[in-house]
Amino acid sequence: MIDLRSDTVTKPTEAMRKAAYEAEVGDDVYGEDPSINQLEETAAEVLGKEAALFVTSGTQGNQIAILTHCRPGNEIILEAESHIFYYESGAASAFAGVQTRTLSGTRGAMIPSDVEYAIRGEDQHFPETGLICLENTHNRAGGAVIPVDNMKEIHKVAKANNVPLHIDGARLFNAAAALNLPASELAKHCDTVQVCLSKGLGAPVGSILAGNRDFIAAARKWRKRLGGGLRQAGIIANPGLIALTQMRERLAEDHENAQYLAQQLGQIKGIEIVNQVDTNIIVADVKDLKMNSLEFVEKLKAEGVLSGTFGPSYVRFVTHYDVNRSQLEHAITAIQKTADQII
Ligand code: TLP
Repeated sequence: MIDLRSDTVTKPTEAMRKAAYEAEVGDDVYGEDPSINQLEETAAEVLGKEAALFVTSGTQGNQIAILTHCRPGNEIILEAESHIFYYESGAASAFAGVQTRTLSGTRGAMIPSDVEYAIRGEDQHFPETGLICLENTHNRAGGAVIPVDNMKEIHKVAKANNVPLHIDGARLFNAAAALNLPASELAKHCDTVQVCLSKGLGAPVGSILAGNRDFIAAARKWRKRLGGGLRQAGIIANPGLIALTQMRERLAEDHENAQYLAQQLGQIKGIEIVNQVDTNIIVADVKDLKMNSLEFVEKLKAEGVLSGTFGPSYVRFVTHYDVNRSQLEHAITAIQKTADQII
């Protein structure tokens, strides 16, 4: 099977498995796991923040950010197709008790003046705006890179109105690679950021939440409340450290593969690539094949390629570390065959 469903499917490398085996460990709830401590310090440095916290997943990192920044009854502003709104099982309302105010963006980027307008005033009818969330890269916008200027402008609006800004940077390193900038140059336009180690970077488990020291101290408590205080977690942090220090540079390869895949799929009759491929995500419309995305995904699976539905007629393909160019060639042949069967 060639698995193009997501970059979450990557398996730990040999070096990561070795690092897991050899990790120095301790009880992290006591702050005594040296591997966790090293990962958190390194992550803070890479992201240009005072402190960082290892969390079990991207979802947990985002939700801890919301819980730490907000109080029940607050409103959070976020893009209409953002992961926090679309794919986190309603966690923001279930746990933090906040309501969501969604704004439609262009390729995932909200208009700064829309954000400004959405921030609530003093009126007693209104909830308080507790947080603004951005997502970079933006998953449902097809891995779109949110431009630095857009982040800068929204951060300016946030600061002027005393509202914190959080970035869901599950794929922030993909954005940094695409822009050829250090991740800290992107993360400087927010108060807090969540980055995933277990997507394109290939670690088996975990994400990082970063911000200033006070925020991270409060976030640590929320992590504990959620049952996310781990003990000898160095065995998962050590592979994460390899992901963070050795795997960022190769993300450009996934982006080149995505370009290649998009270009080849675009030539297949009945398939239309609908996103501008900035990073490692490709969205294909299969409506001209006269079937829905689920049927297409099932047929393609029978040809040995896994993909994901991304709307009634949209299919998502994601390139990653575990798919090389020759596997991609096989995938393209299988996709061609699937389309040919139908047309
Ligand atoms: N995205 C997954 C699915 O949940 C859709 C994927 O396959 O793309 N933020 C963003 C932008 C994400 O894309 C994801 C995962 C998360 C947060 C959540 O990360 P995890 O899965 O670690 O909770």
